[in-house]
Amino acid sequence: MNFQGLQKIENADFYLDVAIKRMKKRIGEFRQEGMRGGQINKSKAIELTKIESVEKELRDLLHTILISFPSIDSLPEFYRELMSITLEIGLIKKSLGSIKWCIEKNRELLEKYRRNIRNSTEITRINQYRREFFGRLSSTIKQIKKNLEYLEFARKEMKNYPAIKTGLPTVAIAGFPNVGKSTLLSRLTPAKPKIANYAFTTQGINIGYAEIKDQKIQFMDIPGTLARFEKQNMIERVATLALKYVADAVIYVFDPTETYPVEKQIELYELTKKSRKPVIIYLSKTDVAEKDKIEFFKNKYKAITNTEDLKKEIENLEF
Ligand SMILES: Nc1nc2c(ncn2[C@@H]2O[C@H](COP(=O)(O)OP(=O)(O)OP(=O)(O)O)[C@@H](O)[C@H]2O)c(=O)[nH]1
Ligand SMILES: [Mg+2]
Repeated sequence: MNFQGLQKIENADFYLDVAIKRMKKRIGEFRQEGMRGGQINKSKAIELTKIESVEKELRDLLHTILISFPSIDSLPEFYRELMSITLEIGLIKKSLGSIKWCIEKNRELLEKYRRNIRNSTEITRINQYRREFFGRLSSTIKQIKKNLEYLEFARKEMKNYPAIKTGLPTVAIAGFPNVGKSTLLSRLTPAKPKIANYAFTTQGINIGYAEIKDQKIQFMDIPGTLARFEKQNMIERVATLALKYVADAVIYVFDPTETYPVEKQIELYELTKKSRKPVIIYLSKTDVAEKDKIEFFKNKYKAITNTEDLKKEIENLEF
């Protein structure tokens, strides 16, 4: 799923301007085509074309928003949940509903003013109806100004969502902050995530792909989480969602140099195991860690210390 390509949602004035410009172009062509009939009939024909054309152009523009915006109810669960923690789904639905309302309202207005113009017997009245129609049309679109703004806000937020391929065998790389998850991703796949010596370097989800025994595997380097599920920050909540909804298996990274205390790391490991997904344990920083720490994890947790063995473990997973 990729939200990068979502089309920008413009403001109410923009759509109105575009619709009017397109209408003027249409009217130019219309006049050139030549018209028959008396003055009043010519005037009716022109003003009817104007109001019909603005309504149609505006409807097309608004309709494009409706069809290009992702349908929330048919999104994969991960994205739906992600949306519910980063945005107000109710407000998105209401805003999309308001666009439908605007389209309907403009159609009703068009019908009404069409009748008025057709039944007019004076040119001044015809012009007056056209002006009135434009006034009311711009008022309906202005009424949904805030809704368009919210949809654009949502689009920008969604653009930052990770582009995860749901349906591909996926292994999440989890653990405390700063333990070396992103470093591991960069060793397993060609991905080049940001790596730095501080907690919460990874703020989103880094994705990498590797072919392991003829199978394409998606690796998800998720932000570091602390063993505290009740008061997680947004970054941790996103990581938890990815683990829950997308991962088929987990590589849990222990850091024997104890950037965070071993007991805390074990606590999070125990919580991770509760997901009932296969968990492979990887020990990072063995080049600098104390020997007895490394032995502890190797003996007690059968920790793997190199990527080749890790890949073999992944080969044996059943997706
Ligand atoms: N010596 C050594 N340093 C490592 C190793 N793996 C990671 N590091 C260092 O540990 C620090 C954190 O590494 P990251 O890969 O950014 O850790 P992370 O788990 O992704 O951290 P967050 O994104 O903050 O959760 C960096 O300074 C890395 O260079 C390793 O195997 N050996
Ligand atoms: Mg990281």
